[in-house]
Amino acid sequence: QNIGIIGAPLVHGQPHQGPGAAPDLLRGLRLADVLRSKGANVKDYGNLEFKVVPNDFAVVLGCYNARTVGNANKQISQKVAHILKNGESVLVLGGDHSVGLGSVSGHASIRENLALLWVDAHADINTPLTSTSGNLHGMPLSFLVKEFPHLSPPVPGLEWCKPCVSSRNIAYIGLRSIDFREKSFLRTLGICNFTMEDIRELGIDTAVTNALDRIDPEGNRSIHLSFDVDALDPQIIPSTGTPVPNGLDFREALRIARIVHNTRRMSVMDVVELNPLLSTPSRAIKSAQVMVEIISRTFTGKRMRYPSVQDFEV
Ligand code: DIR
Ligand code: MN
Ligand code: MN
Ligand code: MN
Repeated sequence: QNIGIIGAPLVHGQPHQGPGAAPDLLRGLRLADVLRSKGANVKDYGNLEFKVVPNDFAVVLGCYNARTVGNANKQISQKVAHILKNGESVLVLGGDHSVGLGSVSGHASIRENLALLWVDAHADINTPLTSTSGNLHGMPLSFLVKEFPHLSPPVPGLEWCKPCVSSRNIAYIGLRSIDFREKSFLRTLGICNFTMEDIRELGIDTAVTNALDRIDPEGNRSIHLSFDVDALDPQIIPSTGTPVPNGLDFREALRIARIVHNTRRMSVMDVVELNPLLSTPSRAIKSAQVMVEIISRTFTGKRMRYPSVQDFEV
């Protein structure tokens, strides 16, 4: 198994600087060596470098830093496509979740008909017009969904980004903070979603298995796992910008990793919204360590260690 790692330290999709430090923190925890020790062939392509566009307001459209985020994501998209063409799976280390714009676009440019599993506390499907925050990390899916009702004028910097995933091939896991307008998008588009409430009722295995059956009914699609660390409970991952209580526990996250791994069809995984500058340094390291374990199991199917009480003691 060949894995290409890209650092995408993009922070302009939300107000904090911290997510830019996540790729190097994960590297510092020997992420690549952990994957290698499980038999993977790993190439680290380093961090992409993004130019900040000055005076980058799209206030009329209701989003911040549109050109900076747009240009950066064009780079991410090209890099993801390039690595997939090399025959490697891709691990994109964010950065905030606006990197999903480039990551999913790049994946879709190489593999048509991908299936997208969006693991997140949030639905990230606002348009610049419905967003109350103006932060692009809460909007990527509105640009990616093919059937999306065209409500917004073209956003400067994102002209290159064409809707590339059908709403039938998207599922959410872990939702618990959905904006009013987002709810109606999910309903109108009929997007498959398993909220935390659903997961508590059905169990994580049923939720993930049913989600994959829905978005990949023939079992032949290339799978994109976009993993926002805030899907996990803030007790386990306190170092993130928009924590929401009652999230996934560690065991449930590991079940997602297991079930996705067992498809043998995951081509791209994003790990986003880890912010090492929030909470305390030692909690940040623990948060990152949890993600190393989840990443390692998703790609290789092998456990690094058994989950222990330490993982919950924060
Ligand atoms: C909110 C929060 N729905 C927004 N979104 C977040 O700003 O659009 N996404 N935190 O990750
Ligand atoms: Mn997100
Ligand atoms: Mn989120
Ligand atoms: Mn977020």
